Amino acid sequence: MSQRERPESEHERGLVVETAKPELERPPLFRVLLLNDDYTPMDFVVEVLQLFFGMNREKATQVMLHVHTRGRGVCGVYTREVAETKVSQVNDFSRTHQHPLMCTMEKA
Ligand code: TYC
Repeated sequence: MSQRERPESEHERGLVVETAKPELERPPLFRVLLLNDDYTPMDFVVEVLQLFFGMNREKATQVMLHVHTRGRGVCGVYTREVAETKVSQVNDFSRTHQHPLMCTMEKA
């Protein structure tokens, strides 16, 4: 087949733009944090850590005391949607019980 007759390839016609990248990247992770305050009872913080972060009483007490002495502490690391849900659930629960406990998140 001569150069004149050869059918143009898809690439030459501009149809093949880019091969799709396999979706293998790990999603960004976020740390969920508790902040210290002067009013929330220690027992309430321990209960929150057990209820929302699946900690046993010993681990929850350790984390609560860390927050109490250092000002803030990590409750867990999650994808964005899970972290946002934990933050909302904890803050709603604290408000419902009229405690000023604050839960927040930051990029890991
Ligand atoms: N500082 C509180 C107290 O003395 C206890 C506390 C611990 C509050 C951790 C919040 O995230 C917190 N009662």
